[in-house]
Amino acid sequence: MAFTIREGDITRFEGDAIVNAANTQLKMGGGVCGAIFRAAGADQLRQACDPLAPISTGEAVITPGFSLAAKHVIHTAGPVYEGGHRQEEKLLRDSYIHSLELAKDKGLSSVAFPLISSGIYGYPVAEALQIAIESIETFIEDNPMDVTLYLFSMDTYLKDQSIPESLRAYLKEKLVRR
Ligand code: AR6
Repeated sequence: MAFTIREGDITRFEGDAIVNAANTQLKMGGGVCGAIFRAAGADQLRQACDPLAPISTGEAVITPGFSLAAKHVIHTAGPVYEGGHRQEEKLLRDSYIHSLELAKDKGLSSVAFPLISSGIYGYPVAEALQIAIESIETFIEDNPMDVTLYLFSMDTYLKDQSIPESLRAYLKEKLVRR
């Protein structure tokens, strides 16, 4: 049971569940959400999501994965970043923890996350990374599970001077190359 980082497209993950960086209406959006809907089969996933919507920010719900390699999709709505004074940090932690609790409740043992809120929702990448890593590592200490964090722009992050050197070293250490 371990925490690893991979580079690239989360829709290729073969395991129990991938997490969707969703919106509270569970509608097909852009970014990783659009990619997940397309790979799962947009109509099927839409039909599964509609009865579960709306959700609160930080909440998580689960649907089948349909045509994805992953068996399930856990949908969580991360916070829109509005400067950091609107409980964004707590809400982002909630997204990770509630997704992992749901996976545990369903008996799942391998889960992959994208870097929630760090794209269209504007969360600063260094902080989003720190929160993702802390939330996942703390959870799996008590609840053994294989968790993978998919970083779409790993190479960009490794060169990004706004990300502390120690954090970049940690990303390299945890990276599993295919
Ligand atoms: N695999 C892995 N990571 C990806 C992929 C992919 N295929 N595509 C993008 N990313 P975002 P958010 C990365 O914008 O900020 C949608 O419209 C991306 O580089 O997908 O939580 C939803 O419906 C970034 O690092 O999600 C919501 O309305 C990270 O995934 C809203 O966007 C998250 O970026 C959610 O915004």
